[in-house]
Order: sequence, then structure tokens, then C-alpha cells
Amino acid sequence: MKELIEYRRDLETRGVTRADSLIPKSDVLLARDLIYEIASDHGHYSSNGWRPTDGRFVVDKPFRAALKSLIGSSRFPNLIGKPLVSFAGELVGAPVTALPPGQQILFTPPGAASWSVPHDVWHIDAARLGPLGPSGLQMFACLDDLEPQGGGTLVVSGSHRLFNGSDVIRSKQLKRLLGEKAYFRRLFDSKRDPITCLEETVGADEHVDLEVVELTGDIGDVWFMDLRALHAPAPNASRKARIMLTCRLPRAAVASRLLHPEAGASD
Ligand SMILES: O=C(O)CCC(=O)C(=O)O
Repeated sequence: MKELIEYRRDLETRGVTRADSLIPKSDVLLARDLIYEIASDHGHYSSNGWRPTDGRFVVDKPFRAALKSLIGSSRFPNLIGKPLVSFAGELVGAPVTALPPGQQILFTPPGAASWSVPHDVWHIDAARLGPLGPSGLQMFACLDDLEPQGGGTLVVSGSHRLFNGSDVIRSKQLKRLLGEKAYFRRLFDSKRDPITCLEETVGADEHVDLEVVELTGDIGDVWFMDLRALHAPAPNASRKARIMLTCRLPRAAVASRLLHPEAGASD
């Protein structure tokens, strides 16, 4: 484990940090095996491995519904327990709370013909809160080993530091503002050459270093991302499914405002 100060420095400068082996392996294996079981019932997984799917980020509806009901069932362990929530609070420097619906499974089947940085699915999940300051964190836990180009979420490191003025800014509006900057104009350009190597994404806007970071890691590792950071799903060009668990962990003081960002915006 790194020192708390190092995680905090990463979050401040880059908007993402990874805490290795944060969730006990026995809990993660329990969750992972339940997902494998459902995947196997739905024909996605067998003794031959994972069945490839050639669509982009596609998961069939019955399987998606089965995952949703699994996570809502008492069989599935709560991986966002007190120790993790209080660790996230220490990273933020204020109490955080798990935003409904709590823990969610992110699943991407393998089989994408190629891997490249998308141009069109970048977003933030919750509006920027202007004068209320940073909203908190989103966590992404690896429920299985996750290699590069294996479907891990992509984050523009440094993007959380841009456009933190006095206004509430929603995702669409933020993308429009960012799109006026050269770095993001290229990232969002549907006609650009495919970016297949993350080194090609290293850049800057004024004094903010920018770079696309791919969330990869070993089973039990947990990424924390500043909720203001621009991020996107990615194709899975590996031979195994991408299985992560996510949960939004806003500062308790602004959690209700995140759900209703315009309420009291002029307070
Ligand atoms: O990796 C993914 O599937 C994307 C996750 C995402 O965009 C989100 O949770 O908001």
C-alpha cells in the first residue's frame, strides 16, 4: 500500500489513483465466482473460456438483467463495506457516502476485433457543482485480473482540473467546453486516426497535464477516480470478460445535490 499522502497527491494532480489489493481476496472471489456462474448459465462462459462477442460493448439483455438481480440479492457480498467507504473518505478529506444504487457490475464481453481509444462515449456521471467544490470519488474494483486492452474504463487524467468555475456544469455542456480545446478536439474527432497506444494521448492544456489512463489491475485492486474526471467505456480486445464493480462515493455534504444539481444552485 502507498502512503495516504501519495494517493491524495495522485487524485489531486491526475484525478485517479489505484489502491492495490484493497478488497480482501476471499470476498472478491466469492463475487467473481457468482458472476462466472451466471455467465455460464447464459452461455457466455464454459470450460473452453469466454465466448467472444463482436459487437461494441454489447451485453445481451437477459444476461444484463441476471447480473442486476444477482447484485441485488443477498447472495452477493457487499464489497463497499465500512473500511472501503472510510478509506475513500480519508482520500477525499471528508466523509463520503455510497450513492444509490450502490454497487454495480461493469461487464464487457471479450472479442472486439481491435482496441482503440473511443471518440464518442466520453462523459461525466454527475454534474460539476461549481462553488460547492469537488464532488467526491467513483470507485472501480477489479473483480478479476484486468489486462491492458481488456475493456478497462478509460479516464482523461487531469480533466478534473479544467472548468471548475462558479457554475453547475452538466456532462454535455462540459464536453462542449472541452471540445474547444485542442487536446479534446482531437480526442472527440470521429475522423481522426485510431489511437491504439496510450502514449499518443499525452498532452497538456496550459499547465494541466492530460493523458488517457486505462484502469487495469489484479483481482482486488481498486481505482478511485475524481467524479469530475472525463471517462469512457472501452472495447475489450482480450480473451476474457472485463468484470469490475463500481460505486459512486460523493462527499456526504453534497450527495443530495448530485442527484438534483440545480436545486439551490444559487445558494
Ligand atoms: O467502463 C465502463 O463500462 C464505463 C463506466 C462508466 O462510464 C461509468 O460508470 O460511468
